[in-house]
Amino acid sequence: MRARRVLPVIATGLALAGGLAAPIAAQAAPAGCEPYVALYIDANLQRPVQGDGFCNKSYFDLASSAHDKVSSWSFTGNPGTRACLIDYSTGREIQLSDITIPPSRFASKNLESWANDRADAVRLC
Ligand SMILES: [Ca+2]
Repeated sequence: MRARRVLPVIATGLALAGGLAAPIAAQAAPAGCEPYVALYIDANLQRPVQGDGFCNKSYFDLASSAHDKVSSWSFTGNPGTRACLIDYSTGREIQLSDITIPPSRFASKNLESWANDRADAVRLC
Protein backbone atom coordinates (compact mmCIF):
# COMPACT_ATOMS: atom_id res chain seq x y z
CA MET A 1 0.00 0.00 0.00
CA ARG A 2 2.04 2.93 -1.27
CA ALA A 3 -0.59 5.52 -0.38
CA ARG A 4 -0.08 4.96 3.35
CA ARG A 5 3.64 5.60 3.05
CA VAL A 6 3.16 8.83 1.09
CA LEU A 7 0.83 10.50 3.58
CA PRO A 8 3.39 10.92 6.39
CA VAL A 9 5.82 12.48 3.90
CA ILE A 10 3.20 15.06 2.87
CA ALA A 11 2.44 15.79 6.52
CA THR A 12 6.13 16.35 7.21
CA GLY A 13 6.37 18.68 4.22
CA LEU A 14 3.44 20.75 5.46
CA ALA A 15 4.97 20.98 8.92
CA LEU A 16 8.23 22.27 7.41
CA ALA A 17 6.40 24.81 5.28
CA GLY A 18 4.52 26.01 8.35
CA GLY A 19 7.78 26.34 10.22
CA LEU A 20 9.24 28.52 7.47
CA ALA A 21 6.23 30.80 7.24
CA ALA A 22 6.46 32.06 10.83
CA PRO A 23 9.88 33.79 10.63
CA ILE A 24 8.95 35.52 7.34
CA ALA A 25 5.78 36.93 8.89
CA ALA A 26 7.69 38.09 11.98
CA GLN A 27 10.27 39.83 9.81
CA ALA A 28 7.59 41.79 8.00
CA ALA A 29 6.04 43.10 11.22
CA PRO A 30 7.25 46.67 11.74
CA ALA A 31 6.42 46.64 15.44
CA GLY A 32 9.35 44.30 16.07
CA CYS A 33 11.92 46.86 14.96
CA GLU A 34 11.37 50.52 15.74
CA PRO A 35 11.67 53.26 14.81
CA TYR A 36 10.34 52.16 11.45
CA VAL A 37 10.31 54.00 8.10
CA ALA A 38 8.03 53.23 5.16
CA LEU A 39 8.72 54.69 1.72
CA TYR A 40 6.17 55.23 -1.04
CA ILE A 41 6.56 55.93 -4.74
CA ASP A 42 3.31 57.89 -4.91
CA ALA A 43 2.14 60.70 -2.66
CA ASN A 44 -0.92 58.79 -1.49
CA LEU A 45 0.85 56.64 1.14
CA GLN A 46 -0.50 53.43 -0.40
CA ARG A 47 1.54 50.22 -0.49
CA PRO A 48 5.11 51.06 0.55
CA VAL A 49 7.89 50.02 -1.85
CA GLN A 50 10.28 49.68 1.07
CA GLY A 51 9.92 49.45 4.82
CA ASP A 52 12.83 49.26 7.20
CA GLY A 53 13.39 49.41 10.93
CA PHE A 54 16.35 50.96 12.72
CA CYS A 55 16.86 47.99 15.10
CA ASN A 56 20.65 48.08 15.30
CA LYS A 57 21.45 50.78 12.79
CA SER A 58 20.96 54.50 12.32
CA TYR A 59 21.21 54.58 8.53
CA PHE A 60 20.14 52.60 5.50
CA ASP A 61 20.37 53.00 1.74
CA LEU A 62 17.16 52.75 -0.23
CA ALA A 63 16.52 49.59 -2.22
CA SER A 64 16.51 49.86 -6.01
CA SER A 65 12.69 49.72 -5.90
CA ALA A 66 12.66 53.01 -3.95
CA HIS A 67 15.92 54.72 -4.96
CA ASP A 68 15.23 58.07 -6.70
CA LYS A 69 11.49 57.25 -6.72
CA VAL A 70 10.14 58.26 -3.29
CA SER A 71 7.26 60.76 -3.16
CA SER A 72 6.06 60.24 0.40
CA TRP A 73 7.18 58.51 3.57
CA SER A 74 6.09 57.70 7.10
CA PHE A 75 7.88 57.22 10.39
CA THR A 76 6.72 55.45 13.54
CA GLY A 77 8.27 54.76 16.94
CA ASN A 78 9.03 56.61 20.14
CA PRO A 79 7.90 60.25 20.18
CA GLY A 80 10.72 62.73 19.62
CA THR A 81 12.78 60.43 17.38
CA ARG A 82 13.75 62.18 14.15
CA ALA A 83 14.65 60.75 10.75
CA CYS A 84 15.96 62.51 7.64
CA LEU A 85 15.48 61.53 4.02
CA ILE A 86 18.71 62.12 2.13
CA ASP A 87 19.87 62.67 -1.42
CA TYR A 88 23.49 62.54 -2.51
CA SER A 89 24.43 64.93 -5.25
CA THR A 90 28.03 65.42 -6.42
CA GLY A 91 29.33 64.06 -3.13
CA ARG A 92 27.16 66.31 -0.96
CA GLU A 93 24.38 65.20 1.36
CA ILE A 94 21.13 67.07 0.81
CA GLN A 95 18.32 66.74 3.36
CA LEU A 96 15.10 66.33 1.41
CA SER A 97 12.68 65.94 4.32
CA ASP A 98 12.58 65.18 8.03
CA ILE A 99 10.00 63.73 10.38
CA THR A 100 10.00 63.96 14.17
CA ILE A 101 7.67 61.38 15.66
CA PRO A 102 4.75 63.09 17.48
CA PRO A 103 3.03 61.84 20.68
CA SER A 104 0.67 59.77 18.49
CA ARG A 105 3.76 57.70 17.52
CA PHE A 106 3.16 58.06 13.77
CA ALA A 107 3.64 60.76 11.14
CA SER A 108 3.82 60.91 7.36
CA LYS A 109 4.80 63.50 4.78
CA ASN A 110 4.53 64.09 1.07
CA LEU A 111 7.76 65.39 -0.40
CA GLU A 112 7.82 68.86 -1.88
CA SER A 113 8.19 68.88 -5.66
CA TRP A 114 11.89 69.85 -5.54
CA ALA A 115 12.60 66.77 -3.38
CA ASN A 116 10.42 64.31 -5.32
CA ASP A 117 12.13 61.25 -6.85
CA ARG A 118 15.55 62.09 -5.36
CA ALA A 119 15.89 60.13 -2.09
CA ASP A 120 18.85 57.76 -1.74
CA ALA A 121 18.97 56.96 1.99
CA VAL A 122 17.37 57.46 5.39
CA ARG A 123 19.12 58.08 8.68
CA LEU A 124 18.28 59.06 12.21
CA CYS A 125 19.18 62.71 12.62
CA1 LIG B 1 19.28 60.63 -5.59
